[in-house]
Amino acid sequence: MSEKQAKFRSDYRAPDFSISTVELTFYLDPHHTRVHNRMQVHPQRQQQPLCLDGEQLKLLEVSINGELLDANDYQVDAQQLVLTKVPEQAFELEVVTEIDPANNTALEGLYQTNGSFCTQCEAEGFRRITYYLDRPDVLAIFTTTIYADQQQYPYLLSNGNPQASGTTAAGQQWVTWHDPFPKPAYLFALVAGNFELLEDHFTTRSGKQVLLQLFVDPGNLARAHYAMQALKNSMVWDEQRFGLEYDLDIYMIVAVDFFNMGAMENKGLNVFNSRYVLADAATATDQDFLNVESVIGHEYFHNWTGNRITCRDWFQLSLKEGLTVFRDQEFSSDLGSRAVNRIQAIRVMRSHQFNEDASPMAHPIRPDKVIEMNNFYTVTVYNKGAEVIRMLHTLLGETGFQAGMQCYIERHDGQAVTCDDFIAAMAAANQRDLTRFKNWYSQAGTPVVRVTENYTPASAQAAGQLRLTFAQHTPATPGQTSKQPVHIPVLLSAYSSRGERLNLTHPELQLHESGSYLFELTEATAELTITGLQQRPILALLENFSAPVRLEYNQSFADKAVLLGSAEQEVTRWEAAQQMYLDLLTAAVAKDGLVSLPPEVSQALQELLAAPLDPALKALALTPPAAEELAEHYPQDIPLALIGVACEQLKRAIAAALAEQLATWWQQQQGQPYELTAEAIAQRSLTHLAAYYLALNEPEAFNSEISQAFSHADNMTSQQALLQIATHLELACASDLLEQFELRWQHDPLVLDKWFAVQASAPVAGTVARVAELVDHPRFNRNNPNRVYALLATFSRNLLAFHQADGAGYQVVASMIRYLNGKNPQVAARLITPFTQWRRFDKQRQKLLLGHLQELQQLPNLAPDLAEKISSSLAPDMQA
Ligand code: B3K
Ligand code: ZN
Repeated sequence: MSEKQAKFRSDYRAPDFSISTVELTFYLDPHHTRVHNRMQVHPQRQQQPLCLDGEQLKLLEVSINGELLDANDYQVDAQQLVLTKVPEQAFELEVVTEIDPANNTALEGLYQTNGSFCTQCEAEGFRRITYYLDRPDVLAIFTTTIYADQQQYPYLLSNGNPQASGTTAAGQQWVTWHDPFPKPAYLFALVAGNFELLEDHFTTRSGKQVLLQLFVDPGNLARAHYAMQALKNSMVWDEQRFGLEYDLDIYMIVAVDFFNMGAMENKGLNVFNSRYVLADAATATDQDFLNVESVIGHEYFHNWTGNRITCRDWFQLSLKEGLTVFRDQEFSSDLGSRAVNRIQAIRVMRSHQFNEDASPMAHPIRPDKVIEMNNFYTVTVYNKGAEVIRMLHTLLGETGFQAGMQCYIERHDGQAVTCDDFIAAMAAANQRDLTRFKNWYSQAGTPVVRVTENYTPASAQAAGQLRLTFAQHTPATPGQTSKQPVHIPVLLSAYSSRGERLNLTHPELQLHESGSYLFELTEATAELTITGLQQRPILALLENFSAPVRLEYNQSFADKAVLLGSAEQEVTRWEAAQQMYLDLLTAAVAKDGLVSLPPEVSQALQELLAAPLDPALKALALTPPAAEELAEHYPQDIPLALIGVACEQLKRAIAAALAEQLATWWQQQQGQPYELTAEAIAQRSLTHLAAYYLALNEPEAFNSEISQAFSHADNMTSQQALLQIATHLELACASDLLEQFELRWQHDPLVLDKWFAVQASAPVAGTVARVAELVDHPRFNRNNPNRVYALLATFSRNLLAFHQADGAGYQVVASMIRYLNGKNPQVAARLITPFTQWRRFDKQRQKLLLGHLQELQQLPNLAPDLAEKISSSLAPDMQA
């Protein structure tokens, strides 16, 4: 199994056969599901053997044009069915296989979840259902008939529109679905089960009536309404902002409890992890609601960017994912707070994507080499991919970007295409040369942009002038040692020391629609001399995180304080605060970890808290980078202990400086009724941050406030936040609150996940031991990805606890990986990420981490998912 061969992007070849139609018939049974697959196959070039992908299938029959083949006419192994001789003209191929969904613990292909059947085919799961050309550039029209027991599985669903149904004499029900849009097999879906159904309707702007159906497990209907509204919002938004309408008569979403990822955009039949569907005030936090909205939007937006226009090969994954993440980010920003959404996206980049870029698994957003495709559903492909799309949007403006989208859709609707095709459409619609921009697709790693400035003050003879120099370089990544410059949009503004906007005049500075100036850095270095200045400008550089780069730029606290207090853009204010914190933290780590706030910083923070600004923005700006983000600044020998001390110290210093103001806010907010509005969500975020700082400042005095607020909390946002404060700060009430929470929510898996996660993320000494205990908790289920992520993925991201010096944290996670290797390799591979970064830690930890990697590598039947990550992390540094 571990022998799976690497595939290279440069080896792409068009398929030798196309398939025009597929008729699938399923006879569902937990252990013995029979699948009849009748395909119309069209040879594309001279006689070739026909190699169909297939894994974990029991082959029962193969026939060509109605004639059964005998065993000499084909070869079957663990990965393929090879038909050595096939007709030269179009022919009908029928394959009958048997599968065992009840024993499918990998949750790829057809499997069972709480007794229902469901599928997950992306990337290469369809081959676990039947033999097929399981590649995204083979597009066929699917007709699917499902037979199953009517009592147990009243709903039988597949892609497209329902066509016919009936019952058999034996009490079986059958339904036929037809999807008129040709699609790759990864978008196939089947669901069968007993659900509660929420129905609604949507009329598209051209007057088409669409039936909307949301299926949830019995008992969960009341928690489905918010998702339905989010779906309707998505449909309206895509029409208004992108001019894109829905195309089938029906759109279905099914929520299931066992799911490896967030959700899946199968044509007309999305399958969702229930955590991104079910939400009500009692059980979902504000963030959960926002996540539901964004994932519902994301999967809906895929209908155009992914389904109507799909990927030619899996190396192009970012074609659909980067673009669709960009679209869902814009959707959330248009419906909610643009600044808050942007800040969250920036944080994901800085704490996770930069980390991936610095890891042995670093890859360009369009990878060149893949062993296990499931390993490439990454923050790089998704989130950096979205940043690359956002840069195009910045360079072309909304109008130019939308013109490019239109050109892309006109050219490629119904096709399987590449990232180059997308860029070509953007370039053509805007008459722009995007050649250098394409380096973003081919190069891995985080570019560093260094900016230096030199100001010559105004004199009697001349106005002041500012010389700015820009230099970019991208550090080497494994297999890519020399890098080219990339095309970097730098948004910037200038302020006076009194916080007024200053005009800058220079031919290379264009006034951008965001209100900032746009400078396009396309070469390794550039120099701008800006003249006519009456005073020294304070620069806000890389505003709105206009490119996914690290900026190196020296700026005083006083200048940052001006930006924090006065910048027009909220993201720029937040960024100024973050840069102040980082300066303080890195200076502290360089000595003894101790932090004291310089008076200009305390004052700036106090003024921010008092200013008439969105409370959500205040909460974000008053939250310093977490230990995990700070660690990013240390490529080697990460000084864990000092990072821990410095982060803690800084929070204590902020808590002390703001104690009075925060106490006032906390008092004012008591007794606020719960509402799910943007305003109330924003207020709650500041209220919970206030509670955190107040409890940090005076744990004894504030303990009873927390425990009382917890018992009065009528919504999950407050309950979860207060539980987290008590647990993370080890307040006296912590164990009592944990017990109350567990007792109250033990029967609700999604809520209990929060209980696991709160404990696994605690930055306290007892966390490792607690996590080890929780693995054996009666309600922990290692076969459910949500449980595993809540406890163990959360824990492995808890930098200080996971890397506890004795290696006990490594032990807990490694044994779960060992178990999951044989059960669910996709989930196992997600847990191994922190081990692969062993080179960044001190010698002692390197040895421990390496020991686990080597031991795991020896596992019999090591899954390719793990094999690929382990071998890349063990390869000599900076090799392919
Ligand atoms: N396209 C799916 C991801 C499938 C994961 C395969 N391992 C979800 C999404 O991005 O919408
Ligand atoms: Zn997606």
